[in-house]
Amino acid sequence: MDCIFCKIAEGTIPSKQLYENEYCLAFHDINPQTPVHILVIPKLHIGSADEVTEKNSVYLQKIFEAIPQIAKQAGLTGGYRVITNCGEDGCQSVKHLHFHILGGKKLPENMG
Ligand code: DGP
Repeated sequence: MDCIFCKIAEGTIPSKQLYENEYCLAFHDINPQTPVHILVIPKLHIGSADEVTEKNSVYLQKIFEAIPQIAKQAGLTGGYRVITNCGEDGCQSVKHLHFHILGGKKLPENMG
């Protein structure tokens, strides 16, 4: 499958990796929107939040268990925002589920 994030998970496309376990990988976004902008992806190809099922939801569990560790490693002591864009209206550009961890400054209240 021609998926950039699957290739990053396999290591065939390089990334600035911060964290990895059996289920997920975290790396710095190539086009940061905030001083700290990390992406967390499942190692399994899940297209978006809209494709989460009982069968694959363990990946979500593992991602959310990892997020506090990732945030700590990235020095996000003041807090952060976790976002996933889904589908056309959500402006999802990479069709492999990913969570943006945004922080490193006070973020705007407005979410769109
Ligand atoms: P979204 O719009 O939610 O689908 O966000 C996709 C993000 O992925 C966007 O912030 C840029 C980032 N991105 C796309 N390609 C690459 C890549 O090859 N490497 C890294 N590190 N980030 C990427």
